[in-house]
Amino acid sequence: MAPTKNRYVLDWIDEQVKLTQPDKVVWITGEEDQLDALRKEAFSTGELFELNQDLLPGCSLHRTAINDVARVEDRTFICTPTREEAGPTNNWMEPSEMYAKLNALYDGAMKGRTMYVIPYSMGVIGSPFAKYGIELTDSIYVVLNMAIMTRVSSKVLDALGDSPDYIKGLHAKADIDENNRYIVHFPQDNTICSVNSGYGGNVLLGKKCFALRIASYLGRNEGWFAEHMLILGIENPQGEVRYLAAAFPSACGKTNLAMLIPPEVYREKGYKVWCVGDDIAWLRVGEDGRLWAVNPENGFFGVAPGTNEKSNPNALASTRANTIFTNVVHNLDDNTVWWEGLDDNPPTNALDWKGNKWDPSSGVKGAHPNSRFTAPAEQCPVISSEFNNPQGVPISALVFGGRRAKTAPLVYQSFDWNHGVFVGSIMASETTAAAAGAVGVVRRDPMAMLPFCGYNMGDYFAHWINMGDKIENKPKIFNVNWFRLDDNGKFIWPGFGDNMRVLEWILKRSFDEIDAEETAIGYMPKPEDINIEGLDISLDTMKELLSVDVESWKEDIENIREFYSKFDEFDTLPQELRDQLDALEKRLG
Ligand code: OXD
Ligand code: MN
Repeated sequence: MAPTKNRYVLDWIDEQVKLTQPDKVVWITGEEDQLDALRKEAFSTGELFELNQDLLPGCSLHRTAINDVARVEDRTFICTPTREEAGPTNNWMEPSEMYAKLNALYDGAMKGRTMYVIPYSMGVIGSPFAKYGIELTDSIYVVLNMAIMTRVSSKVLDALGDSPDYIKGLHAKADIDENNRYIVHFPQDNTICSVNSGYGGNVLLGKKCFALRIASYLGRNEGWFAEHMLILGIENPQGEVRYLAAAFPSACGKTNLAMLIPPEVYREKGYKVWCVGDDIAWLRVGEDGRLWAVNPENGFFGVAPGTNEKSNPNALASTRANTIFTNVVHNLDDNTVWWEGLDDNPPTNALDWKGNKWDPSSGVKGAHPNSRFTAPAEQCPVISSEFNNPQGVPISALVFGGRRAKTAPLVYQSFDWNHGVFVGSIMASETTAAAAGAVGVVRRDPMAMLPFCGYNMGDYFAHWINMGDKIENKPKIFNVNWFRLDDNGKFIWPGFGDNMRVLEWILKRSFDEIDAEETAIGYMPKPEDINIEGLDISLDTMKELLSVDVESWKEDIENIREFYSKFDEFDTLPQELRDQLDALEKRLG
């Protein structure tokens, strides 16, 4: 029997059952015995492999189809009544046309399968920040991943009561046909549809689809932000914790930064770093006029390759139990997992991510570069004590960053809120330099939200500007770049735990505890104000890291103008940003 009397829920599910025609419908309660029975069923069908329960208790391995290993941006749509609402940076289709296309694909798609009904909460159930969703899926893998990544519980239905205020999600694996794969959002209908995929980013509908695309749309209407940001707290030796939120495009080390281990000189003095979230932040204005953030997720869906004892021991520790690994190497000797960059001991008796016999001399990568771990956040050794605080944490600084070989210095601070929004809007990352040493191609990714903004991105910028008037005690806004290269193509800044040294300056600036130098692009640290104690780096190198390369900034201005011109079509780019760009050009001389 359905564990709710909510007509909005029951009628919607009835419709989807008629459409997809599953053999049966199972309501997921979130309780361990039900999840365990589903795990066993998945082991028996080969959907999951049970790993060595002594070494990796509660862990399993899954392989996706070979054609289904990543998010598909070209097949991701925002379906609003007009194309203008979706804007120039999203794929768009008229809603009735898209529903017709999807209904044909969903028609009978669950025949012979079970439909699982997953009630879940983004945020702590019952908290003023929380939003609820129901995902219908025919995949046990999705059920088990959702149970890690979100708060799955029948209590969600109790908290929802008879309200229509929930996000509908329908996922059907269908035939995993890449030519008919669609990830579609109907913001006006609170609806997400996913078909013909089984890859996490496309099918765990609470994550990018709900917590970013739909939530960014809700946030604009309701006066808050849904951002692609990590949240971390830095505790000083006096026990005071200051929080910041930071946005980076993929492949810039967000999960590593979110769980960083401070350098020894800081640890000795008693500094600690606490992780609140590694991917998504929902931010609201509190009664005290500050910006407060929660991580709406309940787990980490992290990239496995490159994760190791040095780069991110906390992420690794989080994955030692109750974790689902996807598309990594299966070590047949001890029934564990491996990926490139884990250690120097690749297994010699193993299967690669495709399930083929593999050993290190195969000449191909064993794990897919986008192979993943799904791990419960509470297993992270440095999870913040505020992780489950329904009010979230107060944010003192917002940080934007990208991968730039030359243009961006190690860190700079915006002059004010609107300038900070401008700094976020011109965020960019370069493809890594080729062997020949050529500088990579610049891809602009404002606020790291280009693939995740659920409405017209020009209106999104305007929302950021307007929010400035509503936040009385605004966080200061910064830009960082850990990836500056020297003339030999080597990283100048050591990165990882040493990024703490830059975060310390950022937080001091946020509390007006240190002064700075005014430059054409913003406020910058005096080279001696970044603590380099215990680091093999000279003051001259710091000067280089903190220099403004005027010529490359001037070149960048052209690239920014070109990017901004995308918004001419519907004329949604705020004049404030055009003014900021003109002012920057003037200051550069
Ligand atoms: C991403 C992710 O693609 O977090 O940004 O998976
Ligand atoms: Mn992400």
